[in-house]
Amino acid sequence: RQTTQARHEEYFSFLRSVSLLQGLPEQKLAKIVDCLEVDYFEKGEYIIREGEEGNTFFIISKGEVIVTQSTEASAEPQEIKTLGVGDYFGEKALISEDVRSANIICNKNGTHCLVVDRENFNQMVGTYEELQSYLKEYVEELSRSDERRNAL
Ligand code: WNU
Repeated sequence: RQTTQARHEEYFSFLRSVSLLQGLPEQKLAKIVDCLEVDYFEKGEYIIREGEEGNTFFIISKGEVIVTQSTEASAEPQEIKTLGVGDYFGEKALISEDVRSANIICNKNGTHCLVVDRENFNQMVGTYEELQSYLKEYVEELSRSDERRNAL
């Protein structure tokens, strides 16, 4: 059985390696680790459903997910991309204060996600201007690609 300290060190060094968080001060990163939840998913499980309210941000620490989205053009949601270890999702609903804009479906058994709630996400992003403007721009870019795709 893993101690709290070992768990802390494991997630700390993992988050250190996540490119998005590269510029965060160690102290900040340690705080994020303290308030993380870990969620486990099996292949085919919906982690996020389009149109639902959401208050969490996810970082994949193991496994893989796919992103799908409904469009005007087809009855079935379209597969947009695959995300793996070190990738993250769920920032858009938090930043644009909107419902979830795509589905996130687990694509590998035993996928682990580190989950940050809205309050801690705001803390993480709010105190770090570069991260905030990076994510804001990224989210605007997502909205533009949604439009090009004729997302619903
Ligand atoms: C896309 N359109 C939309 C992805 C993850 C992180 C970043 C891209 Cl910074 P949410 C659904 C989530 C959404 C995004 C993710 O799906 N997503 C996309 C798209 O083309 N969403 N609308 N590509 S992967 C991705 C950039 O995280 O956040 O809270 O839930 O709306």
